[in-house]
Amino acid sequence: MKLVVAVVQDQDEANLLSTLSNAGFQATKLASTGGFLREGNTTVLVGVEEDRVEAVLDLVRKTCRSRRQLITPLASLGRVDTPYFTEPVEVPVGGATVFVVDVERFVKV
Ligand code: 2BA
Repeated sequence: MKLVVAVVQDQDEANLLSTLSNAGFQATKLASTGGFLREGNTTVLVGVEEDRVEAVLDLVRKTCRSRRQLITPLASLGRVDTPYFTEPVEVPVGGATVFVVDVERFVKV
């Protein structure tokens, strides 16, 4: 068995969860925060047999869009006393960051 861990944007979460459910996959959503943007995102856990991992990845690809997000970097962090902000820059975010990990044991009690 495998655990698919997908970090997705909040805007894509509802569509992803309903698409997974309609296809017969069970999923758990966790509220998470990106370490770089420090903004909310969603982490979706899907436990599946190995031969169904690609089907899950296909659904993630179909439902999670890449977007560009404006951030204002703190330019002087750690270098001068008074931090200042630079011009906003765009970073690409998503569609999804996915980890597929082995599950040593799966039990429901
Ligand atoms: P964040 O950490 O908030 O990152 C948001 C986006 O900012 C990233 O999009 C990437 O385009 C950019 N970014 C991140 N770190 C950067 C840096 N040091 N310098 C320049 N740009 C940077 P994605 O790559 O699509 O990642 C979306 C979210 O997925 C991340 O949100 C984070 O929550 C998660 N993630 C991505 N890679 C990960 C990893 N290796 N381990 C754990 N979580 C990860």
